[in-house]
Amino acid sequence: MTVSQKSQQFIDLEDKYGAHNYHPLPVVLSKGKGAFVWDVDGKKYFDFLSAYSAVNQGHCHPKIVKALSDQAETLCLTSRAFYNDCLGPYEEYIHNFFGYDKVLPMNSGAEAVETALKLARKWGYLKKGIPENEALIVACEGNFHGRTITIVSLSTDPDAKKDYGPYTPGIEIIPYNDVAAVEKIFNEKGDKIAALLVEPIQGEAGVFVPDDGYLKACYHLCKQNDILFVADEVQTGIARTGKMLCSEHEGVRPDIVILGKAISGGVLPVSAVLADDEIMLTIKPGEHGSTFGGFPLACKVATAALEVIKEENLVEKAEYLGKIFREEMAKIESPFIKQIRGKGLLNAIVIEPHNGKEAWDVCVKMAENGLLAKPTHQHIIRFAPPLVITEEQLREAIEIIKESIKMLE
Ligand code: IF1
Repeated sequence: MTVSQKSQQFIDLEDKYGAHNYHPLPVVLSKGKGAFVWDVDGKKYFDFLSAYSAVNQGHCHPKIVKALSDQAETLCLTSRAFYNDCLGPYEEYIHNFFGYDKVLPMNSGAEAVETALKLARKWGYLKKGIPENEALIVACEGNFHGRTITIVSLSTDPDAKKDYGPYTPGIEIIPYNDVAAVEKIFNEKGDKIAALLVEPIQGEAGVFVPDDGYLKACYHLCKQNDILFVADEVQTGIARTGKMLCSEHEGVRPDIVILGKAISGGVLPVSAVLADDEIMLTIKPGEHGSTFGGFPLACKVATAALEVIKEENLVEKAEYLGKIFREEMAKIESPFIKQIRGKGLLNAIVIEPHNGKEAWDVCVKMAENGLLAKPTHQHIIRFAPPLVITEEQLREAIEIIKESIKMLE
């Protein structure tokens, strides 16, 4: 991929002054609108990553940006030492929107996961009666829940975990998409288990969709054993998979829902934990919090971002356009394509290496042709455009993907 001198300058700066914890495609972006981004040379691309599904509402959505700038001129941050006139209305909005008694606002996805785990432990001690310091959290192989020490403690990915020990205790790992494994651990240690933490679809694992019935079976086993079913919907939530929450595909209402990313439309780091009173009120004043969590700017931005989801029917769009995407991908006859999977507009293609080319080369070729996507785990490419993409734009993007694959054969 040829990199312009201008782009190279920005790449060099990051390389010289930034920590080397990423390996980006050599594209330097400077502008975004809807489903598109532009690089510093003015070249336009379809964005098929959407900042890992944070930008479901499209780049720089005018309504969300207006909410941001209006509130920024009025009041940004007050801390939770005082009340403010944005948080209460936002919390009521979230209650009505998702149907949970209460919300606990945080900032990053990882913080919301940490919050959910703390909440589950509290509930385990105060309500379930687990003996002090003995609560267990069950998580699944191949998970991705963020980057904190506790979260990497439950990771099974050496890149995420290695050399960050000693790890947080009280974690049990079972295979994903394996109901028998859930049953087994619940039978063995159920009285000490506070929560089962699952991604309704494993994102980082390569958009791994569990078998039909898996989430429902997990949920029922949780109910039978007095264990909280905690869904990490940071990536799958907010319309991405063709339902507001991915858990809805199986008719499951998690005890705790973790949201992040698209709850702000990618405008600010906003996250949230949802639960009913029985669980949420186990945390008392002073026992958890954050300087920015639920700050006025975030409240206004997130409200606008969720309004956009409803006003622009993004749930239905994700469902409808996702079907078209997978149908069209299935028509491609290529030695590169091993499998196509996903729900709504969260999809992936498993790439079979061919002619010495692999997923990275396919992504580079697509970038040259005006479409950005990123490989995960060497052989999988995730396709997740902003949900505001039109059918016509989607079909145009599909042609770019088809052509790019053909050019490499
Ligand atoms: C990075 C992946 C995606 C998440 C789920 C919590 C979080 C994430 C299900 C934490 C974050 C991100 C983080 C980003 C890459 C990315 C990612 F490839 F690593 F797995 F999206 F697919 N739960 N996912 O997916 O949220 O603290 O980042 O706000 O580079 O770490 P966060």
